[in-house]
Amino acid sequence: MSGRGRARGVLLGLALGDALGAPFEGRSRVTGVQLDAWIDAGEPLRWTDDTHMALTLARHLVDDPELDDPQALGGAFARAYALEPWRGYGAGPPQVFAMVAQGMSFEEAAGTLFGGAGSFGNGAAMRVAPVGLLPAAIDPRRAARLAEVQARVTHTHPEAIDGATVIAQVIAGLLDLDKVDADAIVRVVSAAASRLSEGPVRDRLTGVVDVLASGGEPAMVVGRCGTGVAAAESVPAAIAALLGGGDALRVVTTAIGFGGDTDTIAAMAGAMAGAAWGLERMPGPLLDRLEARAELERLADTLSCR
Ligand code: R7I
Ligand code: MG
Ligand code: MG
Repeated sequence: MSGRGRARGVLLGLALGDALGAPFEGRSRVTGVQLDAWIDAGEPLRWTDDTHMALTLARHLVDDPELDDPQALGGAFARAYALEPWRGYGAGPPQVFAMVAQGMSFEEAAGTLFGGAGSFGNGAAMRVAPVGLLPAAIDPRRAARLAEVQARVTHTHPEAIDGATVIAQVIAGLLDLDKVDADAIVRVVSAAASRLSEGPVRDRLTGVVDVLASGGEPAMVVGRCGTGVAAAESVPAAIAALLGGGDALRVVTTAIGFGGDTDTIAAMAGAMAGAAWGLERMPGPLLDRLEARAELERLADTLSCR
């Protein structure tokens, strides 16, 4: 699979996971029969806030690949939200946008959320995939810095930043692999986890790798870590789906099967699986139904050449 096919796989995998998972967000469990019925229904595959924010970040990165202007990025998120507020946004970002409209900076406003702790939601991790596409992201420190800068616009809690950092570094690491196999994927994930500071995201990721490496099932680890909207739950769940194996559609359906924050877990898992396996392993008929496919491909091509 070509580099271009894998770069495109990142944004298409993200959007596909988001769109396929969206109808099930918040359900405690999703059966294969329910999921197959939805996939086979042939409806257009429309995505939610996860891809909407990732697309906005991707467009911004074309002109500002070092994220020198996070205020401008925040402004782009706020304008995108104002145009399409029905995409299923979490509660936090619109509150940040409202505070900024009253004169605060984005980071200052984001830092006031949840009693001043900042949001630990997965909103920064769900949208970070375009950072992983940048050639600069192959340097893990640069990937971490870019992941953090884009996070802090709405999410200042360390767990939200850790979640975004891991997803960006795993995508960049997978895109850089010459030979993709299960062992190589585990090595990329373990390296990203080991770079995090001590905390719940690192602990849980280490646990996910240990359980899956010793033959455990993805659903086992997810039962322990949870599938909620917190980055410390949904990011390890997405990694568990990736490590569960199979092509991009299998990884996405595994992620949705966990239940909980299905669109977001599947979006993050789909982006990583797309980086590993590329377009070749993505089902053409599903991609044909995917909202804004052509623009997602164009942005993936542009960012991966910057
Ligand atoms: O993180 P965020 O953008 O939400 C993304 C989620 C994804 O599932 C999308 O698909 C969409 O459905 O929303 O939005 P936030 O509001 O920042 O965080 C999400 C939720 O996490 C919050 O609304 C809270 O319920 C919870 N949360 C917290 N709860 C208590 N204390 C986040 N941070 C905290 C906290 O510090
Ligand atoms: Mg969503
Ligand atoms: Mg969600």
